[in-house]
Amino acid sequence: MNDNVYALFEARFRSERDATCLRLPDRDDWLYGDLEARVSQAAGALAELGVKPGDRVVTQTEKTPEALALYLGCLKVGAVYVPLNTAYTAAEMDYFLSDAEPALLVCDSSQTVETAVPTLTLDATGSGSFPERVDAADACESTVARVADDIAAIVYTSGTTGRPKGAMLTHRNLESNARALCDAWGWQSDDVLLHALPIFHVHGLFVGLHCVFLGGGSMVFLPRFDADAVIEHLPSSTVMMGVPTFYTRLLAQDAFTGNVCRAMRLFISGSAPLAAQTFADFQARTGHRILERYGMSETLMNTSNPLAGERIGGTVGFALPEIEARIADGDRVLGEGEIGEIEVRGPNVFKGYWRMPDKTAEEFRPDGFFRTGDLGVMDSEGRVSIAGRTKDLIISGGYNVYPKEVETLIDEMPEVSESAVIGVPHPDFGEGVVAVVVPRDEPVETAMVEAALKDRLARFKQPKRVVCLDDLPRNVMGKVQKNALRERFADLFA
Ligand code: MCA
Ligand code: AMP
Repeated sequence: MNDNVYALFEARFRSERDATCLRLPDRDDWLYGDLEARVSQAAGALAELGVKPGDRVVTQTEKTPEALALYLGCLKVGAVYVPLNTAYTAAEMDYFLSDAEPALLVCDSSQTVETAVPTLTLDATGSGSFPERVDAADACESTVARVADDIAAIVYTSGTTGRPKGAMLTHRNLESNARALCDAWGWQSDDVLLHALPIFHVHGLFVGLHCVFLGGGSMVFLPRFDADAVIEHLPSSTVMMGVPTFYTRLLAQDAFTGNVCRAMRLFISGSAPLAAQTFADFQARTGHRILERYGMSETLMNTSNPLAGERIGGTVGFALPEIEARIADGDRVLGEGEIGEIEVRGPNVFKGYWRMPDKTAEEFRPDGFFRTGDLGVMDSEGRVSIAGRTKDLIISGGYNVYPKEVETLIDEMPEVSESAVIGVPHPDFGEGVVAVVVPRDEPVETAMVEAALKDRLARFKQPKRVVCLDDLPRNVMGKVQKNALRERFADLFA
């Protein structure tokens, strides 16, 4: 018995060799047989490069079918896949490489990080030194045996201390969540997933891909979200997954009509709160009630609105099968209607943070429940609504930005005495990053902060606006009152 999650996918790929898997806008489609062959070649190349079971493989690549084969090839040889956002700068990459200690880095040829890690390239065109190795490699036919608790992937999520933590996800985590989602969303063997999410985060990587790999059907594999391209491919798709920004951007297009969605059976939203207005506008325009679900890198998906029952805007639905969710305040489990921290337990919950046993221990209760850092409330039927966060986190267009990481760099600017980074309502990204700075002398302009952060921080984390104050508001304990700042600057992007 092999618990390697790829063994499960491979069995399907082999039984449907001649069926279309990837529908590619600018290239020939890939059948399941093509994908399976390419994965076996990629696995062969990885083995020839000396990658062994348990070794980490860090990737920072654009979204291509070759990148997909690389992901699955890592699983096949029992390696630990570590995907990184393409927006990360060389300075950020330095940290991930020293923390993950990978056996191999595969990145875009434009990446300038200097590292002793063996490095191969894979570009947006699908070419590079890694695909060359794949072409030349002998296919590896066998899938390395893994037990369910072995690590399949490490997904980095930042922390309130500003130091990113690697969430270790096991083969059990991936398989159980894929099964739960296929079941919850009634995955059909003729479904066509419109895939426009990036594949370096849980949403596009595990939630999107695994539903197709396990449940069947095919996907329109778009390199990124582009409203026009999505509208073009919607009439031949049946399911779409997106962050709320996808839905607000679609609604901003006149060409996005109910007729365009005629073949669609399901729109799913997650990664950030879906505004009640977006839910209502979407229904009015298309007749579809977006199905909102809730997850985390550490837990994959926890809850989902029902496929068949009522989908209520502003709620994230019920705990998925085999997953327990509760609302707690410290050691006290709260009753219906009371707001507290959402805690979850189940086969979806990660193994811990890579090489951070103390941090891991802090986030788990003695009875095994994981503390999400999200605030929520549960009704009498078990339906969960998110009510805020205990963690200082901004979610911008579905990407997480940890204020501490940004503040630390801004505070190093000679012109700045201190800073507070906050998220305020943004019409496109949900929340927009704002830096409130106390200048030492002359006013600090947005462009100055941009210049200071340019090479050090991914673009999406950089403040879209900088405002200056003489002092930061503080409570009696001396803690900066971010709520007061969020209220004061709530209309900055209105
Ligand atoms: C791009 N920019 C952003 C963002 N994306 N700024 C803030 N927040 C962002 N999310 C920057 C660009 O660098 C650019 O900078 C400027 O904003 C405008 O870029 P634009 O062309 O409008 O952006 P885009 O390339 O169209 O990207 C927007 C996007 C993208 C399509 C919403 O961010 C995206 O695909 N987001 C999905 C994120 C995701 O997959 N999250 C899942 C995490 P400038 O022009 O100034 O240089 S997994 C998760 O959260 C859990 C597990 C869960 O529950 O799913
Ligand atoms: P990540 O660290 O990228 O895995 O982001 C996980 C966080 O995204 C969660 O802890 C939540 O704060 C947020 N999140 C995910 N889905 C939802 C949702 N449907 N509504 C509100 N917040 C969400």
